[in-house]
Amino acid sequence: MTVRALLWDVDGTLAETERDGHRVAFNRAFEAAGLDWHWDIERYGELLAVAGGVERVLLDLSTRADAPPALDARTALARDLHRRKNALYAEIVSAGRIPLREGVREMIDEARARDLPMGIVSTTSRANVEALLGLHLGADWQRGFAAIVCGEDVGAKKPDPEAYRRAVAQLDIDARDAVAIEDSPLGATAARAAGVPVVIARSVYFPATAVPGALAHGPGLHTRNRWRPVPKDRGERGKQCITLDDLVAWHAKAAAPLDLA
Ligand code: XBP
Ligand code: MG
Repeated sequence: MTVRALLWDVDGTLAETERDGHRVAFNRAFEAAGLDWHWDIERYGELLAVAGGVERVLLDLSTRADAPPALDARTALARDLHRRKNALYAEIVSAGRIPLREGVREMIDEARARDLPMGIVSTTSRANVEALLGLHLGADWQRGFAAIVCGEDVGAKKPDPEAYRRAVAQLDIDARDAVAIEDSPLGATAARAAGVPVVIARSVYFPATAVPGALAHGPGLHTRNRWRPVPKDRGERGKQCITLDDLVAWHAKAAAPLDLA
């Protein structure tokens, strides 16, 4: 068994978009809508229990005394705030406030150099992915990805496996032959439920994500330290980031039959 594609989660994995991007944009949207609401860092972390910005607003509304009582009105308000938030998020991103996480560009470049197909598997809105990757990878960023699945493309967001199943179908590969890179329990659960082996690059909101069955987990692709399993040639000069060979080695190790001798 070999690795035939690399599947990227977006929020938290490609970039730390949540705390300084989506959260800030939501707060600006509340203000623009005349609402005296504010999501601090901790509250937003609680709301990350659900995927999807509309779903996140609805979760918050379910706890607010000043929320519209009727379901229709709540949904309309959530959609309006989400639309405003995405426009404000795009402004934050295009102002260069959200860099790619360290080690991400190196991994993308390596996959391209070695002709390994890549996919984007996110349940964020397509416009948000466009804003982030258009800025960092260039206007033709889509050409670098053989599969792009976003929130609008699925009936059920992560942790449902649908986004991963779609990506694997678009790539026409066996799910077991891909490696997903994820940061959150919801994302990792989605990948595993689709049969896609997953590597966890922990993010600010998920500093302790360790999913049973993950190929490996560590603090980010930028360092070879504090990863489990330990990358093979840790400390080798010239190598600082996690490389494609590390992913391939973790994948092969997990796929190997148990040595029962
Ligand atoms: C993350 C999400 C999204 C974003 C916000 O998706 O759950 O909801 O936080 O984007 P992923 P939207 O980690 O799969 O990239 O407001 O467009 O939902
Ligand atoms: Mg994520």
